Amino acid sequence: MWDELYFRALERVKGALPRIKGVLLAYNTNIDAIKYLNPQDLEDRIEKAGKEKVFRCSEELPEKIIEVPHLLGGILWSIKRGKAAELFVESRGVREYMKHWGWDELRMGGQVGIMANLLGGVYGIPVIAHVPQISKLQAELFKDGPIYVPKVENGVLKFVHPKEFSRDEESLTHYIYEFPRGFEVFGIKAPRENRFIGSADDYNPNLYIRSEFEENFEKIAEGVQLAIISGLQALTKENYTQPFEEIERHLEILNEKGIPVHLEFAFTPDETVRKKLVDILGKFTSVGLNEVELASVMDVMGEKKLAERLIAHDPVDPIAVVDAMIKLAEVTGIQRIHFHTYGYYIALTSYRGEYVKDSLLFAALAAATKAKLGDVRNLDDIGKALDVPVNEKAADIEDRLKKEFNLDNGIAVVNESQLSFVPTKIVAKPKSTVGIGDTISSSAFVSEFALRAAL
Ligand code: 8BR
Ligand code: 8BR
Ligand code: GLC
Repeated sequence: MWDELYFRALERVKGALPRIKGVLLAYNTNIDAIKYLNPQDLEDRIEKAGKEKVFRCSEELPEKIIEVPHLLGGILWSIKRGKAAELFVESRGVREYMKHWGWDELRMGGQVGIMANLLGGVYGIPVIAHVPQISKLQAELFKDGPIYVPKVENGVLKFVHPKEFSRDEESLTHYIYEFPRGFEVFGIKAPRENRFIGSADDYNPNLYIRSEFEENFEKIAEGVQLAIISGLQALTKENYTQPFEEIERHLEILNEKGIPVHLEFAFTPDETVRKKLVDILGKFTSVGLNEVELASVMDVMGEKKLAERLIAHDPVDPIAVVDAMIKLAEVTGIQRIHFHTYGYYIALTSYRGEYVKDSLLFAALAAATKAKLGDVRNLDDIGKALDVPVNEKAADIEDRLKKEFNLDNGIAVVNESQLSFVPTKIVAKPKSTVGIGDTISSSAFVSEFALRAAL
């Protein structure tokens, strides 16, 4: 059944995408320098930096990276648990160390950058992107297509492709250390593939907002139908106040214009910031998150038991997921929650329609493509993902939802809201893991509105 649904969803979405005439993407864009780790090299580096200190850092993540053992310890922390983590690299010395260690590949990074290339460069949807610093290298990582940044010339606001921005600003580099499932150093084995990120970046982590955006936000918003906000994850209780004021101002403008706004949630270590995010969630139409992020949100909402249930099982218990989504919708009033995990997605929407499910299916094809190739090059690539098998474990998940909520053909009605479920396609040997979540959320959000516009 699902193969057929996948096929039909792809056809429908492809036909509907041209209906979206503009998407605003703010705020985080950077360069990802991807290094595929080598076990011998990593062991040597750990020995050299001091094994004992590195191991201590791998027990508990430091707050930021000030010395090399913090970096290597962070990498080891991720490997041990098979979990993602990201830390700010403060020290110039460690930034130099990472640069000399090198990379295998330079890629577009940051939620905004990744989504801009996907929506603008692949789906052909005009996007306006916030790029905190447009260096030559950063600009070159943008695909050709209707991707724009605002530029003010002689007091006049224009929209140009980043390659035409022509002011060489700083390069904001995030070093991504990727490892496959089973990767082993000193007898420590990665339970699954994942990555550790060290961000050598003084702009994105502080949510630096360009003057072109601050001064012209009204005008910028006039040209779009949808907006996606991201990049709030690295803020801390010390520095969040000012950027939050500006973001709330942007949200008010978008709300006034009736533009649906999606928040791409990312793991936000600071509890004060996470609480604040939950407080303003009602100003968004939609939110996208994974199990760890949903658990972290339940945690600050005082739902400790529910938070634990969300991370206790693999695959994630779908009943706990639905309970948490309902709580979040009740408390914040948000209309759309899109949950994604390894093996399945669930959306809870205050409105009903088959198109919600179709958009999730389309997103799963885009995700499988990104996992397999590391990049989605064109819509034909996405079509090829139809051959990737549907996750076997998802049949049990679907059965549980059938029993609990009378799920039928992937759809159920719970408390007046619609629950849409899809089993996803899982690529056995993914090329890399970074950016798949962004691919899922932006594909689903934009294609859902494209399908709705076609009704
Ligand atoms: P724990 O609550 O078990 O620490 O898990 C936190 C989750 O957030 C993990 O999935 C971890 O990979 C991720 N994470 C990221 Br991304 N950055 C992190 C950070 N700086 N500190 C802790 N966890 C982080
Ligand atoms: P986050 O980074 O936000 O957790 O998103 C990662 C998502 O990518 C997971 O929820 C999962 O759905 C998807 N994913 C991963 Br990880 N590995 C995948 C694979 N090999 N094939 C398809 N999807 C994958
Ligand atoms: C975070 C990282 C960035 C990466 C992105 C992928 O924004 O800072 O380097 O590209 O996540 O989702």
